[in-house]
Amino acid sequence: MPPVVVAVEEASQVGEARRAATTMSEALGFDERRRGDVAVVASELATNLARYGKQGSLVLQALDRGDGSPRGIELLAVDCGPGMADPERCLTDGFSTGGTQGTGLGAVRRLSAGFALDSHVGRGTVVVARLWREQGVAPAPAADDGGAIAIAAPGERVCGDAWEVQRRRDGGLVAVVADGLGHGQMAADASALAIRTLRRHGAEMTPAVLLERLHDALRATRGAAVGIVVVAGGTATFAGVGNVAGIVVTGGEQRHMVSHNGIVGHQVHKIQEFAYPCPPGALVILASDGLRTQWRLDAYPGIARRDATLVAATLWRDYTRGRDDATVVALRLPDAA
Ligand SMILES: [Mn+2]
Repeated sequence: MPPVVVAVEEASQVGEARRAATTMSEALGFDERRRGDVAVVASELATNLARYGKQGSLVLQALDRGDGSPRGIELLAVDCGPGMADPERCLTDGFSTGGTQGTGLGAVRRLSAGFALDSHVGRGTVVVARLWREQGVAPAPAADDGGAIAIAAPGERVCGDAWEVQRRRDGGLVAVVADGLGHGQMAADASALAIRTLRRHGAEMTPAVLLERLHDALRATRGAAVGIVVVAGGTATFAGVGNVAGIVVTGGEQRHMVSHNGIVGHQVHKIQEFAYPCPPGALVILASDGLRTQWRLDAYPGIARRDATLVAATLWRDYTRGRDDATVVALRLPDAA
């Protein structure tokens, strides 16, 4: 189910955001009561965007539990300012700088199985709210530590990029971003096949072996740029072909992982994996070339410890080129116990 992006810059767009969220949750099999919860969350987030945000949008994404069968919805409220000086206070029911009741964010947090908010004065606010079809189920195996956003280029109906995060048997995580050549349906077909191949052949392979499999599998497609990372045992192991960026963020340092030129499925000169230290608390980012590369995460104090989807959505908001499909996957390693 493709993500939906609804621009919300004025009160008249709140209804459209709510309807889009209700429609998606219905398609995901939410019953009437749970659709009502989704509608409240969408309305509150959109109302905040219209009232306080600048260039706001509500992004709706289907969530699965690593099995390819979506049964959750993720609502991302993303705006470009002015930001909150005291986010924790804005979460308290009854508080609002807008002179209204201000029950909004507190209600969103109560109704959501997963909730995160990050705000930087002058940059803007991102709120993540996750609701599952069935209430009270355990969160998805990878959803706590891995998050993503994948949005089609303006004017395209489908995103030519695809991504996947899976938990491995050794407790590690594997993440893949595939960027089908060009845009549109043919690009989406290539990247979707890459993800299906990962699901079939397993997250247990090394990145280089998996990349070999993808190269075989994608021959009949247009081809794709692919980056694969396995994070386990304090090491990030990366293999990439084409323009998918892989970055390890530790403390104030950002290290770009090495990939080779080529097109998976067509022209691959070399498949090679590289290992990088990845200590507790590190973040690993994969991004398609729809995202500019000049970002610095330390421009957002504290964000490295926040929800992974929130990190991905923030980079998407501030660094999308706007002419290409854009995908950002973030993996967050837990802090040392
Ligand atoms: Mn691209």
